[in-house]
Amino acid sequence: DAAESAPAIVIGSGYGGAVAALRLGQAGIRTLVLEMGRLWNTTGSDGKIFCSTSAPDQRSMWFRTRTEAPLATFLWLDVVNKDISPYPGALDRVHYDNMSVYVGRGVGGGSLVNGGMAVTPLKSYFTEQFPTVDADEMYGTYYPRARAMLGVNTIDPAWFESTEWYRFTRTSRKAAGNAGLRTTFVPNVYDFGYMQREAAGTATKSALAGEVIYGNNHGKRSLDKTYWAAALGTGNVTLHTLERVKSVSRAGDGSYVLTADRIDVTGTVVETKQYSCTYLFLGAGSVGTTELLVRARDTGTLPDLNPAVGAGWGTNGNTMLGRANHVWDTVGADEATMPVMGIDDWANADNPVFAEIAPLPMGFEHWISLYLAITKNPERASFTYDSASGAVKLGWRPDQSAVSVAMAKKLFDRINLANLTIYRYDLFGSGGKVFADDFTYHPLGGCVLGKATDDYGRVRGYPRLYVTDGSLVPGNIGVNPFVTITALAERTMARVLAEDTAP
Ligand code: FAE
Repeated sequence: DAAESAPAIVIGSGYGGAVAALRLGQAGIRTLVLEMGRLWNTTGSDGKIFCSTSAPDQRSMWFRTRTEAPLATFLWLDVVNKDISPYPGALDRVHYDNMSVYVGRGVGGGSLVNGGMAVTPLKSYFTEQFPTVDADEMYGTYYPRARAMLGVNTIDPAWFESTEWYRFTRTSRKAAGNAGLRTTFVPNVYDFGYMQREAAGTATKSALAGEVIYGNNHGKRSLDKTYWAAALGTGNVTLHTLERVKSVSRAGDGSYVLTADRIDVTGTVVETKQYSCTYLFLGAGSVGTTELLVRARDTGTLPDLNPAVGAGWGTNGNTMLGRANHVWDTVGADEATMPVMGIDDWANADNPVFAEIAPLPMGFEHWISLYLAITKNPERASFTYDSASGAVKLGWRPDQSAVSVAMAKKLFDRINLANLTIYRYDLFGSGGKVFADDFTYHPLGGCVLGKATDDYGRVRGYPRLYVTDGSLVPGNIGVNPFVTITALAERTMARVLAEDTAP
């Protein structure tokens, strides 16, 4: 079959892909977007687009027969996960040796399933991680642009102090305060005005109904409601869903050639398609983009990709843990799913940690304080192509996770000591594990800015090939990453449209 061609193609529809598509469309460049997940715009038999976390069905996870929630157990019992039928659901857990990576699937990528925390990193740490990027320009132009487009807002502090839905956060704040630790409010893309109406009973509950990791039916400004609405509104952007790009190569005339499998909702490949384009933007996320490029280099379809492709990958130092509060320190039966506060000990040079106070909405009082710690773990791993199996592997080792765990433990030992409390041993499997050390929500790196690419995301060795997603971030950014990914993509697009696409 003849290849379908477009001036520009974007692979993936998360943050990096959304920024690329919008700015290309606004510049009048006809753009085709290929996304392996579905467009989440139709309701199931229950009248809802997404399923709930408490009663997950096929919509919850990407082609599974059983859900794989981050909290595997409660009181050591396998009560959290449920049998489901295979379907292109919203959340995926990509398994590598020693590390698995949670990602979103569908138009909007991670924005469909994430906690919405929209955090701008400390400027000093941004500069440490991106020494070749003009930080004044980032903080003066691209971060504000990203926050405005994403619809970032903050919780009303008075409401926060009074609502039952954030008692769990106030209890965690008190425990941190008792250890002399600082807490800070963090912005979010969930509409807090909507959340207050949920609490008042005048709007359909979403964040107050346990919805988050399998999608929010209301309230959250996910990318389909922000960047994608604007991108499609330009009239120049076309989305193809349920199409997974398998390979990338270059034709003799310098155009890029893609092969993609189109699947149906059972996962069956119904068509293998060819595409070609002049400008190719990779927004398949840290693991998606890196896998495509490592495979392209090592199978010889893009042989001139440099050795930095596949390197510099990290987990943003993620580790999750729970503490048991005293019976008088209740967290409440009602917990909002959107985190709004973090324990900020990043300035502690001996042990920099930023820990999000995470919800654990179970509908009853459980006295658990849950946290997602982001530690300044310097460990990095590389992806390699295994020609025997045809798979791309990740070389992350257990001792590299142990570095994150040790840092989180140092902080939370302080909190436990000051409060005379203990950890929970029943949340991460039957083995009594306290720290979840085998998954990350924040995959970062693999095609690091200034190494695999130039300082603007142009892939070295291949003109008109760009990376715009989380693979540019060198393994750690100290806070939740999507605002940084979005801002860097805005910076890349401003430069590329000014310099590379002029007639
Ligand atoms: P991403 O959003 O992953 O988008 C990549 C897209 O490409 C996906 O839609 C894929 O389906 C698609 N794709 C991949 N491979 C292919 C292929 N071969 N062909 C076609 N399509 C493909 O990438 N971050 C925060 O800042 N705040 C939070 O509160 C937060 N909470 C999180 C909670 C959870 C449960 C998870 C999983 C993540 C969370 N994150 C959070 C991380 C955040 O969602 C993530 O950093 C961004 O989504 C990454 O954006 P990218 O554009 O790199």
